[in-house]
Amino acid sequence: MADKKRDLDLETDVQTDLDKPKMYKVLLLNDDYTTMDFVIDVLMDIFAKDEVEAIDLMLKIHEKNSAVCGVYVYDIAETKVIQVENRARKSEFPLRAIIEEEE
Ligand code: TYC
Repeated sequence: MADKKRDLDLETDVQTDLDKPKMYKVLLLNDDYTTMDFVIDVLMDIFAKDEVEAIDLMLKIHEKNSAVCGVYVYDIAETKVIQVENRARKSEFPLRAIIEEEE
């Protein structure tokens, strides 16, 4: 009987782990060359921000040097970083995005 209870507890623990995947923050970094308009477009197109959110977030990055633009499972976070890199490279801007694990 006691063993059965322990088995049930273990199953509950496993279930809890599956319910909570690790999440990853994607941050944009400030630089001196990328235009503000370009960053606003990136925030709207890649991070699905509306115009007001995008302007606020761009100004936060400009003033504080970086800001979290979204939180995703790892594969999506990685895709966002690649999309930012590709878009920046095409327009010859040095804009960079990085991933940080959420605590
Ligand atoms: N600092 C840039 C400028 O003054 C604007 C900028 C904002 C660049 C955010 C990158 O992630 C960035 N043109």
